[in-house]
Amino acid sequence: MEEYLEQLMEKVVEKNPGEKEFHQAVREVLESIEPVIKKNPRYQKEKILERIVEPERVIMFRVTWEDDNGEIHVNRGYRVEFNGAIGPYKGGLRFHPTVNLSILKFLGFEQIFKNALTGIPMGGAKGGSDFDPHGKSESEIRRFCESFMMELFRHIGPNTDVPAGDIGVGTREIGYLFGTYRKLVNRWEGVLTGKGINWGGSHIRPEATGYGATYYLIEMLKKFHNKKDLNGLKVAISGSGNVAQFASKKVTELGGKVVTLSDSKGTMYLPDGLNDEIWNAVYEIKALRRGRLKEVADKFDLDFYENKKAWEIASKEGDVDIAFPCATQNEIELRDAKMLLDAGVTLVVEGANMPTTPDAIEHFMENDVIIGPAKAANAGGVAVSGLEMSQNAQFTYWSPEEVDRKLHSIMVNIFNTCVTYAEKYTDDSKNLIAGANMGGFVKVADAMIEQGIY
Ligand code: NDP
Ligand code: 2IT
Repeated sequence: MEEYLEQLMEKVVEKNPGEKEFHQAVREVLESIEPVIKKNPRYQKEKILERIVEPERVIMFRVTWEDDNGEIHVNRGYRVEFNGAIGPYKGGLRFHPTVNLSILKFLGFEQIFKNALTGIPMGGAKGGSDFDPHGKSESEIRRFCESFMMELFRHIGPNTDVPAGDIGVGTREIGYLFGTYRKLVNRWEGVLTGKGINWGGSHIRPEATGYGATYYLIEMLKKFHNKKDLNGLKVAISGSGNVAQFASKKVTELGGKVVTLSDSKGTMYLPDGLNDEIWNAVYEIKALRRGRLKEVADKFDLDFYENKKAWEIASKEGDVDIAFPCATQNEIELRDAKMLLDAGVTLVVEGANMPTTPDAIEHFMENDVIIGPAKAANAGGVAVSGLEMSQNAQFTYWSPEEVDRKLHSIMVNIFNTCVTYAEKYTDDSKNLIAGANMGGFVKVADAMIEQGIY
């Protein structure tokens, strides 16, 4: 068995040379699911793993746009439609200079299992561009979005593929993308999620990833620490974008003390935690003005550490109970894990996708730190995207309370699925990573078998 999985991994590396983030994401899933592969020989016989690691379709295209000075720029656009067995392809768009095929294949691959865990019928996909939104004018952002959609529109549709936001893509970009799509096809339809609340967006979608991950964290505390809130706990959060904003808000609401926020320029330390005034300034500067977190630190006379990660600052400044990465992939490396462990961390909840490197995960697990894995913990965002699709399909809308209630119950279900699989197939009920991977995999694998060979 192990040999079969190892050989498969070798083939994935050989067939996708240099795509190290994609290899990392596949390796984690293959290492986790051995018990269910052993138990169900049909998965091997029907070549489900060989199929599932191969995207159903990869679209790559040129995006040409003109800046405010009349200069022409060329970027690369992508959409990786990874697996559509259980529903329309679904997943975000990322605009960031580091975007390449490896990054989008890792994100699209993980999205398959995450979406399956939500219980809503959605396949896995991811897309985006190496376009850098930092420092661009409003008109430049709009022209880029228009040009991007001029190609993407022919590949997507409300029952085919439904993109959303991710790093560098929020309500503003979804607006320009949606406007262009509607102009091109002459139909108003729920082809994108994360839309504005006045034009078909869902209540609680902006909040959903951060809130959902915090609900998942509460389930971890209840099950493993016999605690039902965050009272008295110090939480180190990285990032200050969409996920970090609403994770920090919910953590504070539930009694936790948020000790750090960060952006790509450095970390802000919050000795007294977050309050409404500071949160509003973070939202104003990061979400509305797209400025730097340092402006918030300066405004409130807080320390800002240039080019330092949240983990180092939180660990140096005192004890930390929970690490809550909400920025980007591989942001907790082995040295960070060691610092966090020394500072007293016992739980990690992954708001970002694949934020913890494999050696950091190993170090945490060897030292009994429990990890709430991204594809379970941050599934609240895509879950509410699924609810947005339902509302659009029915031409209706649900109240904030109703969406929040549904989000909460989805997150509790996801946590329970992780625990059930971990308990049934491993000797460690705290191995939520294995639980999430198995829980998501079985659902998609069974659907693929039932649908025949394609
Ligand atoms: P945003 O663009 O809103 O915010 C990203 C934040 O992370 C910013 O503070 C940004 O800093 C920082 N950041 C991004 N890339 C880097 C980098 N390479 N190094 C250091 N800092 C970086 O994105 P989101 O909040 O939407 O996404 C954050 C994470 O959550 C990503 O991993 C995303 O895939 C994941 N996620 C998002 C979901 C959603 O619904 N939005 C759903 C599930 C997961 P700066 O402002 O300086 O650029
Ligand atoms: O990584 C993710 O789950 C997202 N960026 C959200 C995807 C979505 O379709 O809402």
